[in-house]
Parts: sequence; structure tokens; C-alpha cells
Amino acid sequence: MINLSAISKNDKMLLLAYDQGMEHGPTDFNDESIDPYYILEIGIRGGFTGIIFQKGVAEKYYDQKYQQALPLIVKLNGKTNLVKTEEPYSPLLCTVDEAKKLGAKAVGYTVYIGSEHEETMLEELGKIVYEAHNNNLPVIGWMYPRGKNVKNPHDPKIIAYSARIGLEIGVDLVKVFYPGNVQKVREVVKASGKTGVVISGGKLANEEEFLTMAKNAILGGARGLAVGRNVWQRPDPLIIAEKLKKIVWGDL
Ligand code: FBP
Repeated sequence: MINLSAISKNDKMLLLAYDQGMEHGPTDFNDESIDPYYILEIGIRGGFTGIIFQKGVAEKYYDQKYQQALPLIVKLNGKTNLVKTEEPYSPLLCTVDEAKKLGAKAVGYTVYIGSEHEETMLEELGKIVYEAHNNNLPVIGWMYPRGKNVKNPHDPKIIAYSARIGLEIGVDLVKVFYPGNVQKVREVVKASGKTGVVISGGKLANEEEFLTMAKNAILGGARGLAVGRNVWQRPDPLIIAEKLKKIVWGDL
């Protein structure tokens, strides 16, 4: 089994997502967060166990200084939000080999479970798992239910199904939506078996709500969190990072 130790601490992880420039565009950013160096500093000073970039940002900003202190996760596929299709597909933009050369300690790939293009994404992910594991790199599956076949992407049963697909296809970690409470997180964790679970952040939420979600995720057995906007869209990201660290590493 592939080891997740390169992107975790004591088996738990706090990952900082910063691929939103591709997925949503600069409207997610302000004058500070538009700069990848600002995010890298949050990653290091906030004690994150990994930073998630698309390959272009990784190539231009993941300088040596960061390579020592903050593990890189390269997101291999991506899409914009300009094409308003009901059936999303996220094409492969980077190979495992390129990610490895950029210094990645893990790779990520989004599957829109339920989309009419699901089969293409599952096929691509299957190949990525093979290549990444041959290179001893863990794979994180962004398992996001989407498309007109999915009535409610936040239905805990659909989230558990998405997590299970991650186990079936061989990813080492699934990044899934928060299913709503501790018991539902437990069910998702159970469905994903030996594949670990990290919970996604979503749009900037009220701090209390966000921290409750984080606590429930950990209490339910998730291995950690993979969040972006709820950290770097706040005026002081290091304060929320401190609170998240306490939750993830045991001070509930
Ligand atoms: P956030 O914590 O900011 O939601 O980031 C998590 C993430 O999965 C990112 O990696 C990705 O860019 C974004 O959400 C995609 O969001 P959506 O699919 O809802 O547009």
C-alpha cells in the first residue's frame, strides 16, 4: 500500500488548496491571495502538510525554499467555470511524470461522479493510479458528484458512494464534500475502507460553522481537511490555520 506519510503528520493532514485560479478565476482572490507566494507563506507558517497547485503555478513559484518545508501536490486535471455544461468533464492537463519532476509528493485528479463523462474521467484516473503507484506517489481523488443524474451532490449516500469509488479505483485518499454530521462522516469513512478521507472546504463560510465542520470531520474519522477559500479568503489566515491544527491534531 502506498504511504501517505510525505503529506501527513502523525497520520493526519491539513492540505491547502490553491487551484481555484483555474476552476473559478481571479474573482476568488484579492490583491494578496492572487499571489501564489502569499499562499505558500500561509502554507509554511500555518503548518499545512501539503499545498495543492496546478502545474503552471508549481513550476513558477514552488521555489527551493518551499520544497524543503511544504510538500507539493499537483492537480493533474482541471477546467474553468466558463462553460456552463450540466455534464462536466475535467481534462487531464499534466502527467504523473511532469508532476514528479516538479517535486510533487502526491498527485490529485477530479472525477465528477454521475456526469455523463464520468467514464472518461474514471478511465483516466485508473491510468493515473497505475502510473503514480509505479512511481511510489499517492493519488488523491477529488470525488465530486455532479451532473443531471445527481439530484443532490450533498446527499450523504452519494458522498459515501463517491468515497467508495475512490477505494474501488485505487486512490489513496479521497477528497469529498462534508456529509453533514459526525455519524454521516463515519459512514463515508467506513465506505472508503483503507482509502483515507479528507473533507473539502467550499465557499467562505462563517467561522463557527466552518470549525464545526472541521471538528465533526475529525470526530467522524476523517484523516484531515483539504481546504482553500476558508483559509486564504479570511483577513488573517494564520489564525484560522492555528484553530484547524488544534482540531486536526487532537485538541478538540
Ligand atoms: P475550497 O476549499 O476553496 O472549496 O477548495 C477545494 C476545491 O476542491 C479546490 O481544490 C477546487 O478548486 C475547488 O474546490 C472546486 O470547487 P467547485 O468544484 O465547487 O467549483
